[in-house]
Amino acid sequence: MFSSQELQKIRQLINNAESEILILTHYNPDGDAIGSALGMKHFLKKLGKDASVIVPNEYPKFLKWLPMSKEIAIAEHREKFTEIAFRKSALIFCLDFNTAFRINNLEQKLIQSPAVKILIDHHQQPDEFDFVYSDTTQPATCQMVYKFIDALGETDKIDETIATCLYTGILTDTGSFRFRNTTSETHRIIADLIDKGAQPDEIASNVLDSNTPGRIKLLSTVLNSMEYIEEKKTVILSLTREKLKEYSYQKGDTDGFVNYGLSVIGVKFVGFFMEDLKQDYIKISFRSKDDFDVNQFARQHFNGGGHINAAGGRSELSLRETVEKFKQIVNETIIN
Ligand SMILES: [Mn+2]
Repeated sequence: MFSSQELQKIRQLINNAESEILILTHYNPDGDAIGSALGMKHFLKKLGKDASVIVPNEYPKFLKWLPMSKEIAIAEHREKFTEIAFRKSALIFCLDFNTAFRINNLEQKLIQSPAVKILIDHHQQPDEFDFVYSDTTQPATCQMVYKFIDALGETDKIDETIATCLYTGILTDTGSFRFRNTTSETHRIIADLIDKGAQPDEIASNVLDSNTPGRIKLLSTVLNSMEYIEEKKTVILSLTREKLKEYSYQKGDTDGFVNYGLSVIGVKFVGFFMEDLKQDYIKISFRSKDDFDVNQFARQHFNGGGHINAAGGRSELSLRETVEKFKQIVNETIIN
C-alpha cells in the first residue's frame, strides 16, 4: 500500500483536480482491468470528481453490462477524445498494468504526459511512476483498489455500483476464487462487497454464462486439438485462424479456454497456441499449478511474461513450428 504520506498527497491531488482525472488500463482489457477502472471512476465520482476511463482497444462483450461501461472510451475509435483527455488531465490512474508498453497505442501519450501518474497493479517488475502501489501477491487490481479506498478511510463510499465493478475483477482474476492467490483477505473483501450490494449470482451469470454458439464451437475445436505429454504433465492446446474465421471469432471468445487444460487430472502445465486473426504471429497463453513458474518460462522462451501461474507470450514462427519448439523446451524442462 502507499505510505500514509503518499496517501495524503494523493488525496490532495484528487481534491485539487480541476480537470477530469484520467484512468487507463491495459491493451485487451479483461474483467480486472475494466472492473478496476470503472470502480475507480465511480469512486472518484463519489468524491465529487469526474474521471474518464480510456482503454487502448475493444473489450469483451461479457463486460458490457457493467454499470456505465458505455462511458468507456476506446482509444482506437476515439482518437480526438483521447488526445484531448491526455492534454487536459493533470492526474492519471494507471490500473492493472506495470509498464507503458502494455497500453500499446497510448504508450507515448502516457510517457509524454506531464500529469502525475499513480500506479495500482499486481504484475511483476513495474516501471517507475510518481506513486506506485505494486503487490504481486494480490490476486486482482480490483482488490487493490478496494484496499486503496479503505486506506483513504472511504469504504463508506462503496455503493452497489462500485461493489459490482470490483467484485467482477476479483471474480475473473481469481478464476472464480480458485487460484492460489485467493486468500482469506480476498473473501473478506468479497464479503464486504456483497454487503455493499454486489450480487454474486447476477455477476457470475453475466460474466460466466456468456457463451455464443460460435464460442462453444471454438471450444470444441480447441479441446479436440489437445495433446497430452504425460511424463511432463503438460497439455498443449491450439487453434488455427481458419477455425477462428469459420466460427466467426469475436474478441474474448477464447478467453479461459486455456484453463480446460488445467482441469485434466495431474496436469501442471498448459500451453495454448493460437494464430492471430489478422497478423502473422502466434498468441500464447500459459497456465500452471503449484510452483512451476510460467512467468519465467514465458519471459525466457516466448517473449512474454505475467504471473507465476498465468502468463502470456508470442511467437513469430508458424503454429506448427511454435508447438514443436514448445515441445522441445518442455522436454528439457523439469516439471514436478
Ligand atoms: Mn489483473
